[in-house]
Amino acid sequence: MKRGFIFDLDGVIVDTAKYHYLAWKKLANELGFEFTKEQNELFKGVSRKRCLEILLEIGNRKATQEEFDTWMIEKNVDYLEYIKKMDQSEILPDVPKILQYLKENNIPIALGSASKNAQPILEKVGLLHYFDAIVDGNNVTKAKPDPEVFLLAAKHLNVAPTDCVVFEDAVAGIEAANRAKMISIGIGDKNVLTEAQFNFVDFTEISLDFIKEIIDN
Ligand code: B16
Ligand code: MG
Repeated sequence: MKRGFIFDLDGVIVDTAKYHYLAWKKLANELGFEFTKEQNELFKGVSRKRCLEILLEIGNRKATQEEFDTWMIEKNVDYLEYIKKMDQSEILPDVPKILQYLKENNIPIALGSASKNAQPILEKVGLLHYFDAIVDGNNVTKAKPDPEVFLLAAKHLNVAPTDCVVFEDAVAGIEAANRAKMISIGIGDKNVLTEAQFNFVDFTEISLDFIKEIIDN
């Protein structure tokens, strides 16, 4: 048996949700309505296209196809301005410790993210070299909670889905991992990620003994 580990990006490795929020808020304000941090919670783990659909529902706005496409691009251009400035300091606590441990033990590592900007973000924060496979918004046709992103990651790692472990911060991501029959580990609020097999607030709560146990069992 060989284990594979799959990491979500936003909310697990880095907190890019705050930049997504600022970019969506700017667009909402330009369109004449407010967008709150609470509403931004609905966007976690959700594809860019679906986010804009939800945003327009919130603002009660209709859009032509041309407007929709323009606003998607506009939001992403603003988001990329924030990403440009990212560096190692934005990595969430103890993430490198876990990645390093997995690498030292020759455990294959993949990214399984909805973001189309995943690779440049990993590059900016200096973590790209840890990943044996990157599966993101550019490679999948079905968004989480569909298991496609994680099943594809398992395939690239050459590991059976049932031997894969997924770290996720979004409800849809935990559902996707469970549907892929993988071990799901919720990072964040356990009262929100109720379907996760294991729950931790963040990586500082995860010991290397726990990781070792998961690898061995
Ligand atoms: P992009 P994850 C997701 O990342 C974010 O949580 C979500 O808010 C965002 O809309 C989505 O990526 C798409 O991102 O606009 O960069 O393609 O949590 O799946 O890593
Ligand atoms: Mg996430």
